[in-house]
Amino acid sequence: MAEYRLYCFAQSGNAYKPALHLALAGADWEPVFVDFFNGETKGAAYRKINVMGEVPVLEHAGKRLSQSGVILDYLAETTGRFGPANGDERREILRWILFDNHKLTSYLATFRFLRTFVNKANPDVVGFLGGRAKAAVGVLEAHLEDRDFAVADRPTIADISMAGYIYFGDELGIDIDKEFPNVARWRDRIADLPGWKHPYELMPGHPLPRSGEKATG
Ligand SMILES: N[C@@H](CCC(=O)N[C@@H](CS)C(=O)NCC(=O)O)C(=O)O
Repeated sequence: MAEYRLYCFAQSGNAYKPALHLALAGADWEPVFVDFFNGETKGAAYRKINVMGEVPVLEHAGKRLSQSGVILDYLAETTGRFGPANGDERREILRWILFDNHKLTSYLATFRFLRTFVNKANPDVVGFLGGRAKAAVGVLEAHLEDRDFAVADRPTIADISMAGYIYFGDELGIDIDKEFPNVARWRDRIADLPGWKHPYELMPGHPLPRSGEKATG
């Protein structure tokens, strides 16, 4: 068995965050496929693994952790990679991970989910979420105006967290290259790091069996 086990599925940008950290750190890890699209996260068995009913979940050294921000913090400690160098950096990392969880990932992920994976999504809701997602990406765009990475002159878990959904291309419904050039350059800078892989290469479950169709509901 691998040292780290990550409950995940390919379409999950939240799971991609720790998967990417593990890949960039060259860690010994294996994915545990969670069949989200067939309701596994809603089932009683999975709720025993994570009462929140979400991926990612990380198992390591007898511990089980959930919430990507917590997992990234733990991986920074255990792998010695992408963590803070001092207290100021630690708080700045926390600031961007909280922003990511509340605004950036939250709106991007829900917008992408409705427009890519759900049939007959309410257009008003999709439009609202698209506006909120673009506003959040705009915050990152402004922050990256004069810097290569979010917190330090090197990548940290703040970058890994905020990059969770940025590689899903057309599924995102936002033309990052055209509208957010600083974010586009930052996205490519992270993709140039040794060990980087696209979420669909790193985690199981792509393509969806019903690829081409959209789910109802
Ligand atoms: N804040 C959480 C969000 C996790 C999350 O929303 N995961 C989604 C997949 S991307 C999930 O498992 N959803 C299951 C469900 O809603 O049933 C984190 O960062 O880990």
